[in-house]
Amino acid sequence: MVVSYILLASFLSSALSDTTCPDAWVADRGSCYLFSIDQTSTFVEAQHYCGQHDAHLTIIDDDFENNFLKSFVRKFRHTNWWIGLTDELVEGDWRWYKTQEVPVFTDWAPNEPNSYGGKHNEDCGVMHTSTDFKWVDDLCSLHYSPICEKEAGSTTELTVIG
Ligand SMILES: [Ca+2]
Ligand SMILES: [Ca+2]
Ligand SMILES: [Ca+2]
Repeated sequence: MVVSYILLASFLSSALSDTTCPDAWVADRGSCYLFSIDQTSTFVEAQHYCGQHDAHLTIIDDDFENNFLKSFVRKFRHTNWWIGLTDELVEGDWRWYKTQEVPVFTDWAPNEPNSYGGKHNEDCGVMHTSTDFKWVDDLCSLHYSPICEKEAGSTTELTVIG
């Protein structure tokens, strides 16, 4: 009786949650995020890495999502993180690569994006330690960690007990 109550309770809690994420992913407001601190790579490799996990580099829609991500990555003070934003196709025209949409919300650090004063071709968006994780543009060939994102709940499996 006790056991079946526990099973029922755990079934209900997972069924009622709108954020079901795989192990090691972090849930927030309908999305699952993977912060792969040991997986430093170029922007393109980071895109592939997230793709292999049925995900994409994160698309940051609003202040809530941005603050959630920032508060998480602040735990890792020495790591810079790729987000899914690039102006690689048209200089100065920043787009989320997954949707090709112009960002509605941005959190650029002061004087960013700047392509390093025009001296370098900085085409990829980063949450950078030096700006307390406000966004900067940086060289896509640098090696940073990816923040992957996908919709929550797409991997939900219901197990019938009994
Ligand atoms: Ca998002
Ligand atoms: Ca650029
Ligand atoms: Ca820059």
